[in-house]
Amino acid sequence: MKPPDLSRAHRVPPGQTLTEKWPVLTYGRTPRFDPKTWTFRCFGLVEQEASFTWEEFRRLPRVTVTSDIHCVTRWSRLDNTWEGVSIRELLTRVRPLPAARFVLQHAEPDYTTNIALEDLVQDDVVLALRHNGRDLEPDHGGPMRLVAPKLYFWKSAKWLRALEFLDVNPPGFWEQNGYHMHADPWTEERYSDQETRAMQQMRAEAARTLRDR
Ligand SMILES: Nc1nc2c(c(=O)[nH]1)N[C@H]1C(S)=C(S)[C@@H](COP(=O)(O)O)O[C@H]1N2
Ligand SMILES: [Mo]
Repeated sequence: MKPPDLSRAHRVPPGQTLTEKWPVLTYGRTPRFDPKTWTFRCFGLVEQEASFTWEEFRRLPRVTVTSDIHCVTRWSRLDNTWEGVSIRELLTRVRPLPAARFVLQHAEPDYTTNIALEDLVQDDVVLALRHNGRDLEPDHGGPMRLVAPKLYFWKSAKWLRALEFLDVNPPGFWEQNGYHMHADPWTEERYSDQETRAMQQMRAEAARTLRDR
């Protein structure tokens, strides 16, 4: 991982304001965690699908990563220390197939968000269980959330329960509601004209037809 850039000016993307508080942004209610029924699954275009119980997941090796939060609603919170399972640790177990280029995060309650595989495999992406030395609070995604700090924070699903590896890029919950498919805060990819799943499939099919002729 690159050493953090300590000059604040270079850490706050355009249009963002710093906050020391940590706002809760949830569409809907905070789900209840039941360690007896909780599972975390990886499925789709992988060599080895996987499902972890809570006991199994909490025994995985952990890393600690410090990163900044940038929310599309224009607040940023610097220097968050996350402890959890590195995405790389998980991917060495499931091994995405070459065709896998996108990942749909499936979370409670009925939340999804899409991310390119190359944005997911960054060094600072973690399946976080703890924040600043404490178990993640339920409102902030406890027991486990994704943290992908290079993208706006809606791309980091709280209460994550599955990762689906795909060759198409289906828009998740906010993406279907007008948010950007990629969400880079440095170029202010906040909102977008949507390209729907149906449109992408049509485009892929058209490309295939042309290629096979
Ligand atoms: N499951 C789930 N994950 C979610 C959300 C949500 O509503 N449900 N909100 C997203 C949005 S819009 C943001 S900005 C961050 C907020 O995380 P926080 O409440 O810990 O600040 O979580 C993201 N992940
Ligand atoms: Mo958000």
